[in-house]
Amino acid sequence: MSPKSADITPEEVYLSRRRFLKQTGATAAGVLLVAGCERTARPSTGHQPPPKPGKTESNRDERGNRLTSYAAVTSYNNFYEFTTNKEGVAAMAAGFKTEPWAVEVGGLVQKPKTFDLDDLRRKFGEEERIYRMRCGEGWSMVIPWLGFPLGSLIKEVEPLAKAKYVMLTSIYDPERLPGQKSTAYSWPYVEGLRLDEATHSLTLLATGLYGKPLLPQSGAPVRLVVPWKYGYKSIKSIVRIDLVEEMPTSLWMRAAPDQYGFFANVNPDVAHKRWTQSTERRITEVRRRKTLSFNGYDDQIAKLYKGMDLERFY
Ligand SMILES: Nc1nc2c(c(=O)[nH]1)N[C@H]1C(S)=C(S)[C@@H](COP(=O)(O)O)O[C@H]1N2
Ligand SMILES: [Mo]
Repeated sequence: MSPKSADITPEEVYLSRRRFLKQTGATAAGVLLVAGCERTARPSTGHQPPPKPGKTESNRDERGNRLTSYAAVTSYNNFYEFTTNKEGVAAMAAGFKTEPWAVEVGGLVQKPKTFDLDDLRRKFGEEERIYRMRCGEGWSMVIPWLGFPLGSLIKEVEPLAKAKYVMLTSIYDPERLPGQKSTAYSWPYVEGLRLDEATHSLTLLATGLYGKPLLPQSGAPVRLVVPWKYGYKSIKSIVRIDLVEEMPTSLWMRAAPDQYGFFANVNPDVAHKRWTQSTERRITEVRRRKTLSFNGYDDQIAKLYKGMDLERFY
């Protein structure tokens, strides 16, 4: 008996596609899926039952961690523009209109440019990256993103030599984002990276997850993902990207500079003011697990911070 399509979860659809890619010799992490082509080239998997999550080796990250379910990834979110209630974000964000959307890229660049979503997908494509995500509050997930390196977009606009940092800004629209009526935070949400962090190949602009376009609660239509930093650096629903000379002040640095630094690299040895960062709770799991230095990406990342005092430059 084959399952009704309505019973197939997004992760089952996703996993059967991954298995197909594997059988055809493409490694899922390395395959470049250009949107548009992807839609028509998607293989039919109707002739075989989808693999059960946990039964294939492909639903794991490179350290063997299982993917967090699609349901969990899209129903437990931090997105303060809607609400500070993590379980309430999805309902509040349902129906948030992300079309049309424009991302203006400018500041200290040779060629400022405004991209719509089609421009981004057409120009930079969509590749899959399975990343661990570690929120500064002590919970974590493993998420298969679709997106492209932020570095590709930065290259396209040709930064001037003076540019040292990248500043990213989320949408500001209090009529549609009720959380922005709260004066507790200085809206819009702003984040920043040093230019070498921003152009590191791990740094992603994500447009989808589990093979589907982002839902509003995940930061549709385009959000940042910096897997070796605490989750708050991974700014959602981006409308502006500026190359700048000075270190940007993020919303979290403004709110509590003693608790939220510019770098925010995952570091089990530096406690938050109010809780330890040495362990974390993987969402849908019961027992806490050890938090890894740079969230387990130290082999690729540690060299960016050579000589820096990681406790002082939090
Ligand atoms: N614009 C915006 N971006 C944001 C946030 C936010 O409140 N607003 N929360 C951040 C925090 S604290 C985390 S942990 C991640 C959560 O991403 P997720 O809900 O997709 O897991 O988004 C980050 N990006
Ligand atoms: Mo977070």
